[in-house]
Amino acid sequence: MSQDKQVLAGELQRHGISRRSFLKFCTSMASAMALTPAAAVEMAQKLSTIRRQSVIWLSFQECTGCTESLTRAHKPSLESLIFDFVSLDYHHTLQAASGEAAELAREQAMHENGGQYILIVDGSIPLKDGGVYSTIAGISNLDMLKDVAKDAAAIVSVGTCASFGGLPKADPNPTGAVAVADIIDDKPIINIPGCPPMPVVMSGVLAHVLTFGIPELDALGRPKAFFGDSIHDRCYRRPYYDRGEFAKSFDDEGARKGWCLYELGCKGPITHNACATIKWNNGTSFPIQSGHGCIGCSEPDFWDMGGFYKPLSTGTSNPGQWAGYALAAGAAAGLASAAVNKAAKAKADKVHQPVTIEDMGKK
Ligand code: FSX
Repeated sequence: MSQDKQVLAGELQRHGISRRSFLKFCTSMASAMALTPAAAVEMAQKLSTIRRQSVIWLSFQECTGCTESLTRAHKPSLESLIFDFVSLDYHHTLQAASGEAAELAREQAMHENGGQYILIVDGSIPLKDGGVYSTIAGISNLDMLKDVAKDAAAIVSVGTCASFGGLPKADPNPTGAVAVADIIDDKPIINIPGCPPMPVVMSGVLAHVLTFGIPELDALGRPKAFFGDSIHDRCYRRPYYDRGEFAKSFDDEGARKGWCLYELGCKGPITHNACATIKWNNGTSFPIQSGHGCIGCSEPDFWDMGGFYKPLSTGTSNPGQWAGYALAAGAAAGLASAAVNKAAKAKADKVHQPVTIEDMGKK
């Protein structure tokens, strides 16, 4: 996968994508990110004229769900096309090259695009015992991350593992797994958590980075456009919650009527992501719509925050009280989460400064 300097307009033609379809893609991306219609046109103009961006994708301790999400969720679609618009110079799972040739491709991309390539990381980084628990070509994940991050313009941490440590970091964290932002503190880092993350969010964020630079981020480094609201804020079952109508089991009358899943352990009130609005599988559904509560997979430490089927708060069966208590619990959990991540936030505040695409090209 050598660096291709073609502009994206040529790639569009090569893929048989009409200008109309491309504009539709840009409009949906802009809409998902709450950008103005004018921004959609600007995005289309910029994307069609910029040269292909070199991207190096490193996969560390993970289950490959993030790549699966990106490549398998939809048939070849406009969402996935954004990855045809970049020069994906290194990606273990997707590249044809293997062994020494693969490592050579990575080194060549780093050499040719120093200071300009985007580094995408999925998976956490094991630090215990000298990082022996995950290596690539004999190089520890830690060493490879530091080496590739050094000359990256920006880093995108894809998935909860890279963003917050994820499953590998779950108690007792046998490998000493940490997130990318726990190691790299001198580059802009965008976190796109989710186990796995949403494909539209990944492509939308990449489109934003290519056209307008780093999007606005929250305190945990997540793009506000996709992670600004909780699942609860946008859930279509919210009216049942407000009326105190809760399913008590997965097969009771309330469940059949589509009532709120809060008492069955739904973590929607403390989880920030776009599942309730963008949905999965080409907008078909999302877990709550399919009858299962949200498990909170885009929040830090979600594996350790309590059982997936344990309600956020317990102690009363009064639906009215539940409603008020739930909001308090949501706020308290949010604060606890913020406290746990105070150090990460301090680092995030330092790292996540607004950066433009021009800035990104500067060393
Ligand atoms: Fe983690 Fe991704 Fe979950 Fe899996 O690469 S966010 S375990 S979906 O694969 O990192």
